[in-house]
Amino acid sequence: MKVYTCFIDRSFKRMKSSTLKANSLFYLGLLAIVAIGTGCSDTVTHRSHQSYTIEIKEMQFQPAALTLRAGDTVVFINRDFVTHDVTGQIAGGWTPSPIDPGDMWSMVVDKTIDYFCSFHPVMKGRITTE
Ligand SMILES: [Cu+2]
Repeated sequence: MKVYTCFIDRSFKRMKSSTLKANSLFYLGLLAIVAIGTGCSDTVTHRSHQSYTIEIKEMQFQPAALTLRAGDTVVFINRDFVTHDVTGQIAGGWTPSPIDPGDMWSMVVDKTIDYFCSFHPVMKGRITTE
């Protein structure tokens, strides 16, 4: 839980200069305030489902490793100049969904999964549910 709240704080700082919709920023801002307010402590234990952002830039998923709770949402934002996708590595995983430059794609995560970009298989990431 400690890593989790610290991550939200860092993630928000990275996204402050982004062009996300205002409501997304507002939501992330609230999360960051919670993270800052708790000093990255272990106080966020009972919460509703939350949203996380993974940026795709410089041919990488950033962060490449993310831990969240089953039922949380992950938004992938493509900040590169080429199309990427997010493909689950297990059978029955996610359907590849091309994400054009500047676009985003979101999904609800229900279990731990390794994923990669089918256009650039060296691009890999893992989402872990706790
Ligand atoms: Cu790619």
